Order: sequence, then structure tokens, then C-alpha cells
Amino acid sequence: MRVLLVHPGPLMYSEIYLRLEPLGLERVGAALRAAGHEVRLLDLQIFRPRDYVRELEAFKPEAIGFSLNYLANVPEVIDLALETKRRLPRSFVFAGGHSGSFIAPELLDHARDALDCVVRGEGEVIAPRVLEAIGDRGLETLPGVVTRHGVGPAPTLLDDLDRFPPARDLTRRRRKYFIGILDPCASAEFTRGCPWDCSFCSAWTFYGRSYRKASPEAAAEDLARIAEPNVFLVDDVAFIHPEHGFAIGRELERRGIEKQYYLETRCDVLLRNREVFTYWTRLGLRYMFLGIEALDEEGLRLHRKRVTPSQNLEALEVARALDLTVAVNIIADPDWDERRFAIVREWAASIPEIVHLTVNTPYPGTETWFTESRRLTTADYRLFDVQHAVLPTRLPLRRFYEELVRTQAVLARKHLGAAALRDAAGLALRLVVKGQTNFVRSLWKFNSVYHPDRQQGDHEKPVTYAMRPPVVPGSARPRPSELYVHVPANRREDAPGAAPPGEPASAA
Ligand code: B12
Ligand code: SF4
Repeated sequence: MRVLLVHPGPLMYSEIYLRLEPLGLERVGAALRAAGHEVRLLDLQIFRPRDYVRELEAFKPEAIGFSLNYLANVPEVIDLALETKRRLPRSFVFAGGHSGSFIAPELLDHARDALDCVVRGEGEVIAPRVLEAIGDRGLETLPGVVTRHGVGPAPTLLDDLDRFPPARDLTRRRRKYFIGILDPCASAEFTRGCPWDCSFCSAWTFYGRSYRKASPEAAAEDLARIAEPNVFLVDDVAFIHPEHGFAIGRELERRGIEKQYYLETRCDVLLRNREVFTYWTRLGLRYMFLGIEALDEEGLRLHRKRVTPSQNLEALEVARALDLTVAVNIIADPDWDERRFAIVREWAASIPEIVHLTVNTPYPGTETWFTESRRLTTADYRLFDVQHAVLPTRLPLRRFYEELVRTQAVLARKHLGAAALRDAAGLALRLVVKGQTNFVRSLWKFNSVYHPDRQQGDHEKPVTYAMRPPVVPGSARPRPSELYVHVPANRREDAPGAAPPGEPASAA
């Protein structure tokens, strides 16, 4: 069967700082190919909607699968599904991905009959079975599959991450993928899932708090296939198990693979496993993202980060000692006033790290979705991109955005401004000479993307598809079983916090 997989367009954040390959779709694509299908992939972070229409006309796909990792992309995907059915009424249209998995019935309602099904959870195993079952009345009896007529059983986890290595040849114009000065940059995955349970995050609820590892050989083999000199490791928390990181590293050394790496981890994991991070700096680790989220004890407790402010500061020291370029994220609460923004600006100016500021946003699949959804001020999916306020702001909305953008501008100037460019001038020139212009272009983009007028104006756009609040909105903490997409059979604990502080529950 001819299958077209589609990643929707970029959100605000990706308009400046980065653009990364759709690894999930490449994995689903690999599984579909293994089942004998002819697969194409179109990434609308790079291509335009008119390219999508051309692809429909030229390739005439019999099945079209959309990736819905991001809630803010929902209206775009619904409109694309409607357009697809208008042009190719006999095609089979389906969607999957992180956010889509938490809101399957409402997606089907918005799309009316333009979406034939939504696939919850991991796509590698189930996508080929879905295509096999097209036209079959039993479609909705497949694990993770939801149609207008029924809901299949809970999705099953992929038993082995080594199966279906990403089909990177499916992505076109790969030179467009980059993050900062890692330009161009590929993505890779060593582990999947997260055993912690932060209240604002849905990484743990999607994977049922499970944690799986690729074998060191398969991980190294995958990196060996990557042509780009730089790699973004998409793992939620890198190197929870240091021996796994060491084993992959040794495989890379054995094969003589040399790249520059970006990864994300937790401060306590860096402190506990600093040897493996030190070892990886020798292999090419250059950039690290640390999820700090809050500067004070109370904020960290509310996010259930299970770290202390002093651990966070110590981790920054360790990363500095390793000579890594470090980015941290702080979650801005809509309740902040001018003073809180000023404190963050001051703190950010006082440290050498890159500081990102995102807005506290309750997402379906998170605990805060249940506890905060009564207070939502909008039902517009497009505003759920952590760059807009969807909860009541203490400051008037316009003032909130002025403070937010002013703070983000100060932070952006630190690493995208003239001084930063002076430091990176040699590198920027070398990239431009090679025709790699993503990083250089990003240096001037901030003001054209972030502006209080744009952010406030976004709230005034008409809403065609309205989000549904949780079935029982309330302020009580939900049980994890109400949140999970994947519910691993071997996990029966039913209360967040079952893991001792700092110790993941099932990082086995
Ligand atoms: C890597 C990553 C990114 C990359 C994007 C890579 C890309 N182009 O897709 C970058 C760094 C750019 C990024 C940015 C952002 N991200 Co992000 N990101 C992740 C992360 C850590 C891993 C995703 C990944 O690659 N996983 C590995 C692959 C193999 O899995 P996958 O993509 O989920 O695909 C599997 C399934 O979902 C499914 N599937 C996926 N698509 C489809 C399609 C079909 C048809 C089917 C059948 C199945 C299917 O099958 C795949 C294989 O099993 C997730 C957290 C997580 N653990 O999922 C957050 C996450 C998805 N990001 C999140 C957020 C908030 C953002 C930002 C908005 C943050 C910001 N600061 O502004 C931006 C916006 C990005 C944009 N669209 O422009 C949130 C999502 C929130 C939401 N509910 O909308 C998550 C869940 C993080 C979190 N902890 O809350 N992100
Ligand atoms: S440590 Fe917390 S924020 Fe990070 S992926 Fe795990 S649950 Fe999400």
C-alpha cells in the first residue's frame, strides 16, 4: 500500500531555536516498510501546505498518517485530514503520537469522518496491523486503536527498542534540521520513557512510567548510519543507568564514530552519574539541557521534581566544570508579577548558562490538567505551546506578555545577540560557506517571532475546534491509572510518589 506519513508545521519555539527530524514517524515508517508498504514522509516543519497537496496528487497515497505529538498542532491536523478526504475520499486517514493519544475521542469528533482512526501509544507494532485491518469491522478491537465506533484495548509497548531503527532516508532536505550551532543535526534515541512523575509532564504517563533501553550495539549501529556530524539525543533523561551510557560509548569508540552531541538530563542524575557525563565529553558531548523548572523549594515541590535548589546549583557547577554549554528551563507561572520576572532576569544574567522561559501549561495526560483545568481561560489548542498563558494571569494579559517577551529577549540576547555572534563568528562563517544557514538565520529572528502583540493577538483568533476539559474537572489529584496511555502489566503502584525521592520507580 502507498502510505504517506506527515509531521505538522512548527510551533513558535521551533521558528527560532531549532528544527528536528520527526524520529517517531521515521520509526513508524521503518515498521511499515518492513511490512511491505511503500512509504513517503513529508515534514511540514520544512515543507509548505501546498507541498502536501502536490504530494497527494503525485503519490496518490492510499493511507495517510499524521503525527500529533503536540497539542497545538491539533487544528492544523484536523484541517489537513478534512482536505485529504475531500481530495482523496477513498484514502484511509489516521493519526497517532503523544498528545493525540490522550485525546483520541475528541479528535475523532472534531474531524467527523475525516479521521478513520486514532492510534494511541507507540506506533511501530500497531501501525502495520491497522493498515492490514482497513475495511475490517474489527479495526477498533486492535490495541490502542480508537474509531468512531469503538475503543480497542490498551496499547502494548514495543518489546525491543532495537527493532525498527529509524528510516532516516524518508526525510528530505535534512540540512534543515539543526539546534543552535549544531547545524545540521540529526536525532537519535538510546532509551524510552521516564520513571519520575513530575506533575506538569506527560512523558511518564504516556509510557506508564516504564523505561526501556536500546542495546549498546544497536544504538551505536544507528549512530553509525547518521551522516550528520551532530546528534540530538531525544531521551527524556539521559544516562539514568551509567553502565548503559558507558557501554554505548565503548561501542562508539570501537567503531571510531565521532560526533558532537546534545542531550537532556536531570540535575540529580548528573550529580549521581557525573563519571558517565565526563566520559561522554571525551566522545563529543558539547551541549546539555538541564530541567531546573523552578528556583525555589516551593516551586520544585509543586512540580514534584524531587530535587532541591542546592542540587540544581551544584549540577550547574558540575556541568560548568565539564566545560559544557548548558541550557536550563524555568517555568513561568501565569501568577507571576513584575517582581518575579525581574528576579529571573537578574538570576539569568548572573549565570553563564542559556536560560529558557516557558509558560506553565496544563496538558491532557498530566496531573495538572486535572487539578488546573477548571481555571483554563481558553479552549484554543493553538495556545497550548508553552509560549502562551492559558491560565489566568495575575498581571493584565498584555502586561504579562510584555514581561514574558522582555525576559525572553534578555535571555535570547545572551546567546543569540551580537556578543554571542562575535564569539561564534568563525563557526558561523564556516557554516555559511558550507551553505548551512539555519544557525546564522536564527540569530536575527527573535524579534520577528516573539512580540506581545502577536502573543496577545493569538488569543483573539476565532476558535474552530474547542478543547474538551477533563470529564470530571476537579482539584483532586488523579490516580496514575487515569492518566496512563501505556499501562505496563508489571506495574501496579497506584499513587504518585511511590518512588523514594530521587530514586526512579522502575528504571530497571
Ligand atoms: C524530542 C522532543 C522534541 C523535539 C522535536 C522533535 C520532532 N520534530 O518531533 C524538540 C526539541 C524540537 C521539541 C520541541 C518542543 N517540544 Co518536545 N518533546 C520531545 C520529546 C523529548 C521526545 C519526542 C521523541 O522524539 N520521542 C521519540 C520518538 C520515537 O517517539 P514519538 O515521537 O513519541 O513517536 C512515537 C509515538 O508517539 C507514535 N507516533 C508518533 N507519531 C505518530 C503518527 C502515527 C500515524 C502513528 C500511528 C503513531 C505515531 O509512534 C512513535 C514510535 O513509537 C517529547 C517527550 C516524550 N518523551 O515524548 C517532548 C514533548 C513531545 N515536547 C513537548 C513540548 C511542550 C515541546 C515544545 C512546545 C516546547 C517548547 N519549549 O516550546 C516544543 C515545540 C516543538 C514543535 N512542534 O515545534 C511536550 C508535548 C506537550 C504537548 N502535549 O503538546 C513533550 C511531551 C515533553 C513534555 N515532557 O511535556 N520537542
Ligand atoms: S524527569 Fe519529570 S519532567 Fe523530566 S521527563 Fe521525567 S517526568 Fe518529565
